[in-house]
Amino acid sequence: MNSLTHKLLYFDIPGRGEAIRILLHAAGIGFTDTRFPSADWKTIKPTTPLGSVPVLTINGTDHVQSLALMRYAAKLGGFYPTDDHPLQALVVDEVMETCSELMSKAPRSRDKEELKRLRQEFQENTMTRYSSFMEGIVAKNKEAMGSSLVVGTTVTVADLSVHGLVRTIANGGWDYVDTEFFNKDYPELMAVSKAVDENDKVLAYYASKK
Ligand SMILES: N[C@@H](CCC(=O)N[C@@H](CS)C(=O)NCC(=O)O)C(=O)O
Repeated sequence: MNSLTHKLLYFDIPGRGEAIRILLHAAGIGFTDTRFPSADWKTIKPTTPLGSVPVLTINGTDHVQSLALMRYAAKLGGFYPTDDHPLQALVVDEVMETCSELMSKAPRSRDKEELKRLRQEFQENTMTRYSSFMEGIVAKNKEAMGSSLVVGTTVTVADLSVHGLVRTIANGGWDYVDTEFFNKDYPELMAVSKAVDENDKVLAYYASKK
């Protein structure tokens, strides 16, 4: 498996690429981390299979869809439940898809006033509903397993998804969405994010970037 060549193509931002970078590194997979500035996107877009990134090229074949790429990298590094835990895998997938769907539902508009109105409505409705759902999943796992994680007692790719979402909001990634949104009302999701920040393999990835 390690003899395959891997090249990741993505914008020079965390977005849908960061978890894949962390997971490949955690799995000990050497990969070419190709990052490009937004200005280059126009010329790169037509060269990708679906007109989107991330693209993970493995031994010369392009692969797309961030959730599939995350699962692949997670399996290589032990960040995905093994085959004897199908229910845990279901919950991991459920949370990954909930985070991804939430991100793609974030409203966009060129009109600032309209964007403000749409984003505030989004925060009150969709964001609250999706986040409360995930908060409940983590609370249930905490009760059963004693860990503020999506499932079980070790960090999985689902925790990385939650971490990416929490960090995006806290860093002001979405204009007009409260940067304190998770901090105010979602202690379990904040605890998940903290567990990811403190994970040895995640720390090793960021240390390797210095
Ligand atoms: N379902 C795809 C969505 C990919 C996607 O929308 N990527 C964004 C960047 S996060 C993109 O390529 N945007 C530029 C565009 O669509 O032109 C996935 O999860 O990988």
